[in-house]
Amino acid sequence: MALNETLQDLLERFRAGKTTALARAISLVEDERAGFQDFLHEVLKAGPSTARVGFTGPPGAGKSSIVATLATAYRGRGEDVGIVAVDPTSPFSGGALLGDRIRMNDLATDAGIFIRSMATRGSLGGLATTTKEVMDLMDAFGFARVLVESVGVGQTELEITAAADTVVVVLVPESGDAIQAMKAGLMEIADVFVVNKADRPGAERLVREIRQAIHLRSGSALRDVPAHHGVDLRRLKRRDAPPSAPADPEGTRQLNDAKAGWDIPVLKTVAQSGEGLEEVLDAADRHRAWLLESGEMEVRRRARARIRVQNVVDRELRLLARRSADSGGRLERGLDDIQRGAETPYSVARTVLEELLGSETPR
Ligand SMILES: Nc1nc2c(ncn2[C@@H]2O[C@H](COP(=O)(O)OP(=O)(O)OP(=O)(O)O)[C@@H](O)[C@H]2O)c(=O)[nH]1
Ligand SMILES: [Mg+2]
Repeated sequence: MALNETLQDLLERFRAGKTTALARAISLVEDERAGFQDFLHEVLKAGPSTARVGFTGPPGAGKSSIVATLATAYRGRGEDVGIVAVDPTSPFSGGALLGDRIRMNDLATDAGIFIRSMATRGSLGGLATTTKEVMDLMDAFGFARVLVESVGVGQTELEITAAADTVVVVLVPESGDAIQAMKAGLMEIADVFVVNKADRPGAERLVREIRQAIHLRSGSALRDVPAHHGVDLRRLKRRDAPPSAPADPEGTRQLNDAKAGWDIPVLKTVAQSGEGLEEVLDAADRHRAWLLESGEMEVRRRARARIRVQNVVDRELRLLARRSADSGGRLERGLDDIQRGAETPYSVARTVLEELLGSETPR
């Protein structure tokens, strides 16, 4: 996987820690320009080393406020921080700086903080494959911390587990009760729960409900309940658990199978005043230490690598198929035939596949 001269030059400046080279590398990856995978291959050889913390939750929950405050705290410890904000309406995306959100922009003037905002692919708020690759770039660049903020809309929240080692789920009293959080699959992905806007009514109740839900899920609420009439409540609960969980097309769920040994903290914060954020910082540190000690970090990185390989293979196959369909006007001729009523989208697709795969074409 040899790099051309331009990319080799970029690689050298990237390795020398030039922020302009990081910015250029990110554009290279985002735009999927020629050679971007070879470039990623070169920079990722060293393996992951940074602490990746993801923040997800409903729109307006205070994710950016929390990220901004934490980033400042990390800088106070002398650590460099990379931030990826995934949301077109994020305050990190230059255009949308309004009112008190401008505060976030102050961060951008600190040389030890690198902020990149990315649009979501599609409207669902999920992370594009390139988002994870941009995080990899920040990791390779040598930031001590990489924070990712992603607005959570239902199942796409699961994707953040494929991008971060530690997932902080931010909820607010207005975002509903713990049952809703369970239904949305948040119990599966949260390593730390934060109930922000604790200056508003209902925060204490939400904290209590989430704690109960966590205990119920881990079985500890039932641990002391003896089997009754031959019915083991623990087994009942386990059998009941899966149907309430959402489907997991990307296979991210497997990242979270082995959470035993980690007690999910439920913390209360007021992001505006900074109240409770010290505890969030501490919880993220403790979770990272637990990941490393328990071996769970290796499990997560392996699962993440698996997803990444699948993503890249999928992406390449898709490109190959597009090119094959377009080659020699094949697709346009097929469309003409469909319009004449001589072919259907299925028969044209089959021909395209046969040209691409030959005898391997699935029936
Ligand atoms: N009352 C109160 N308001 C808060 C608190 N934290 C944040 N806010 C306000 O809530 C609004 C949204 O905060 P953000 O930090 O932008 O929230 P976000 O989750 O990043 O929002 P999106 O990225 O748009 O989904 C802002 O007006 C904040 O000032 C808090 O603890 N209490
Ligand atoms: Mg935000």
